[in-house]
Amino acid sequence: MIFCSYPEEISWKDHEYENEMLKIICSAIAAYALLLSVSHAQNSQAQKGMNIMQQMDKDANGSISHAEFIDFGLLYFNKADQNKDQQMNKLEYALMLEMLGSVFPSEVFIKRFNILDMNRDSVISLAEFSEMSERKFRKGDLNGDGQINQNDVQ
Ligand SMILES: [Ca+2]
Ligand SMILES: [Ca+2]
Ligand SMILES: [Ca+2]
Repeated sequence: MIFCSYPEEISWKDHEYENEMLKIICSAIAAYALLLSVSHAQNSQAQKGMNIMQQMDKDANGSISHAEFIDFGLLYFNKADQNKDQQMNKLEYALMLEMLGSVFPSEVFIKRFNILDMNRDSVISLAEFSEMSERKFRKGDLNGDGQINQNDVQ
């Protein structure tokens, strides 16, 4: 599974940045495959991934399109953006992670926030968030066909 492992040359920072979402997506793909063949999830991590996968896959065709992936991110951005200023402060970002079932130790949380907050103004703008979503999609869509699915797991 190329997509689910890291090349040696990847830096620790990149590794840490992508780690949690990749883990979720990888376990989601694995769980989804399992769901289709065996029809039950093995553990809570897989279950969590599968829930997210099913939420993303709006048309339930077993494949996450670019639009489905981006919409999913925006949905959670908007849910977390309590005061509707199109930005996420630390509290709102923490809320988003919590909704996604991802809770981190505070030093990891701050690091992740700072990576997303590229211009260092202490909020994650919609533009900063969208750029990250695009990068994550490109990274997940290994074969570049505009869909994240089994074909991207080898
Ligand atoms: Ca789909
Ligand atoms: Ca910012
Ligand atoms: Ca693909």
